[in-house]
Amino acid sequence: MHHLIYPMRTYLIVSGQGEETNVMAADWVTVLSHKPPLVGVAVSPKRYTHRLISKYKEFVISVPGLEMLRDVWIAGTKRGPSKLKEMNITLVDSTKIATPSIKEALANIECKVVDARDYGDHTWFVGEVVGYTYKEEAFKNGKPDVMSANFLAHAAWTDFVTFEKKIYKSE
Ligand code: FMN
Repeated sequence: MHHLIYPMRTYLIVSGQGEETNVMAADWVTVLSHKPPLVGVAVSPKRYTHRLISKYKEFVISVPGLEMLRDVWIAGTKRGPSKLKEMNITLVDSTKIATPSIKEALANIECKVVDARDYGDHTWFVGEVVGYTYKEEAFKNGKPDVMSANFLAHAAWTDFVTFEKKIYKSE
């Protein structure tokens, strides 16, 4: 059934710290509240990431562009921190939490876990956004700039898409 909700945007979830830093791909990410700023991500207990988010109670949502597709695929198909050796990403300090951000990402949203609840075969981690960084060229005047950044979406298992370089105005 869930393929009927696709295409969905794809994100990278950074968890852990130091040698134990890990990155996985995640589609099931959403904003939950404006004030306080809350976001949610569904992570299967089978993921190494699940263990790290449960342990450190924080995570970063990194926003990859199309240029990071190869890294997204490695993050989404390999298990555990050793995959980072195969990836072409640079980990940088986050502003408010110990879990690092990804330099190449269009944005990094730093979250502290405020709730974790199991729904079926996934755990829904709720994070309060405590900091963020972003690339100026990807977000102009408080809006994503689809003309200059290639925001990535996931269509089907091996299939990814990006957005048209065009804005359709509603009025
Ligand atoms: N797994 C989840 O638990 N939740 C997701 O939302 C999710 N979305 C994914 C999106 C894409 C594009 C891909 C390729 C995979 C996705 N996965 C998701 C699967 C994990 O990314 C994958 O199992 C990964 O290898 C887990 O890494 P880890 O064990 O190092 O945490």
